[in-house]
Amino acid sequence: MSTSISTNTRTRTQPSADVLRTPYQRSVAEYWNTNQHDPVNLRLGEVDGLYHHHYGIGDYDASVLEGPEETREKRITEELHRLETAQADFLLDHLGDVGPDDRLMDAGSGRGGTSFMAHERFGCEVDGVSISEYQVGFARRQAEERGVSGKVRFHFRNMLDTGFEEGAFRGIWNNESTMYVDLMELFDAHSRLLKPGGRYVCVTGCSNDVTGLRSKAVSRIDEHYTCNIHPRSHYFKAMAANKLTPISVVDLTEATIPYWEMRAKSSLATGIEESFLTAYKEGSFHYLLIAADRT
Ligand code: SAH
Ligand code: GPP
Ligand code: MG
Repeated sequence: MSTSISTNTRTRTQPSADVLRTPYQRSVAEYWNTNQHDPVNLRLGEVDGLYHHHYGIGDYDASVLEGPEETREKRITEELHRLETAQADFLLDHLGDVGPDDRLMDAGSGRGGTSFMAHERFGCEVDGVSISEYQVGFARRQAEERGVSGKVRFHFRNMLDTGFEEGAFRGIWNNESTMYVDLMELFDAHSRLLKPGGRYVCVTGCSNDVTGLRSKAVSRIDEHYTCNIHPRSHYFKAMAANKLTPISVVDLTEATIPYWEMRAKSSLATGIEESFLTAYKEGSFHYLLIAADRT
């Protein structure tokens, strides 16, 4: 099957078999192509048109769980969405001094929420890549609706082999998408795409290899999302091996627990909430932001 990527000259047409190269990658693509209807993602996205596939940070306003029943669901939805948008804002805070002439890449861009926020904040071009054709189509329609399709582009490509030119980007991020790829391969690819001095940022959930192998709760999260959560130490080994030098590491575990507690109490809960709460509280799992410079 051949897919026309975009009319933009910097994009190309890639057959699906070139993007999805392994049985695992095909199953990840299948997950995102078919899991389109979960209210926990759609209802939140409808709040302001920013559709996220990541979690939230910060304290929630407990009053939304009380008060008039007719408006409770709406207030909870808006509050969960606010925390997810705060997570993306926090990631963007770590990209450094980005100007309108810079170019950024969103690796594993989902429905595009963080890409649009980056463009709104910095005024620059953003290229998002996803191995889900459904998501790429969704994000492109969002770009058109927002009138930014010339500046925020989405590509059906593999982040391990995007085909973009070396040194093309001032910044690259992975917002909850590193758990789908081998980190050595990922950071090798990012290191080539970044300009020297360029900034890399990820927000991720990682297992705590200080306490040993993965816990049951972490294995349940992997199974639920068809992902492979990496041990914490692997991030730093793979960065060091690929000219990525950390500048900040922020443990967001405490900051994300309220999001999961609130979500567990809402009608939007999907059943995975208890695994996150157990994993975070038992210390087998951390929610981290890591920022690094391409040296
Ligand atoms: N960053 C987005 C989406 C996170 S969900 C957000 O914050 O909303 C994980 C994303 O990673 C999905 O879009 C999935 O398609 C993408 N992904 C997984 N493996 C990939 C790969 N090898 N190449 C490109 N995208 C990939
Ligand atoms: C995100 O989104 C889930 C992932 C990107 C994979 C796992 C992430 C970890 C930090 C382990 P989602 O918004 O699609 O999930 P949900 O439908 O549960 O809200
Ligand atoms: Mg979600």
